[in-house]
Amino acid sequence: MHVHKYERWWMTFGIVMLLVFLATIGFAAFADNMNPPSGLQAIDPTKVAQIPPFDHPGLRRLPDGTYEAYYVAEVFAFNPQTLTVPVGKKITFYVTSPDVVHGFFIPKTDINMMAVPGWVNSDSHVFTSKGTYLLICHEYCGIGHQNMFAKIVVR
Ligand SMILES: [Cu+2]
Repeated sequence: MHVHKYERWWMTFGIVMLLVFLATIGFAAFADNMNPPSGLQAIDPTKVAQIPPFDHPGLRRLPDGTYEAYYVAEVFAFNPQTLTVPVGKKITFYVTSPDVVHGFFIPKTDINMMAVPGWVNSDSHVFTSKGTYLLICHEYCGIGHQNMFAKIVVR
């Protein structure tokens, strides 16, 4: 089979560029120490209601002045339904699910997680302005998905 020399050049160029891009991504990932989401911890999804702190979801104040907010996402609601948090403080959200995969999304913030049975996912945010924020499920989880939301009141 005859391959024209220009075609061979372009194939060589394409393969070389592919290798350059892969090497760049690989180097950047290792240089920046990128890893898969590290907030994940294992939890028995059948015992979420008994395992502290998910047996009493809500807000905890830590000695260093930051806060932890524990959430259970289950069909078709978040627990707690309303959470009041302070403005200007770091809040670390922890979420898990005892049933199916749910979303955990607070529009106008960078909180965007999945609530996965068997895992605790976490992410932090500092609310810089007071107001009421919506917390919504953005992973289709069943027939009542559209009713799955909660409120976060920032004071
Ligand atoms: Cu949902």
